[in-house]
Amino acid sequence: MLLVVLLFIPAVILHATGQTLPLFDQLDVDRNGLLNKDEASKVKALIAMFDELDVNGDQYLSLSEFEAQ
Ligand SMILES: [Ca+2]
Repeated sequence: MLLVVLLFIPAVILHATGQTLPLFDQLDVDRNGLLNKDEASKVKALIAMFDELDVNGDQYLSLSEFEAQ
């Protein structure tokens, strides 16, 4: 179920924005290579899983944490 939701998200964003950037890069507004909760909150399914994905508990999602789902 989780995988299905995450696979669905990029398609939705691509459709909405017409952009082809990977989801992580689209959300990483300040381009620091990390997603904070404000950036992640643009995707409801992502913010809902934020604490679960934030394995090291630093309140940021790295690309590796993001892709580890
Ligand atoms: Ca983290």
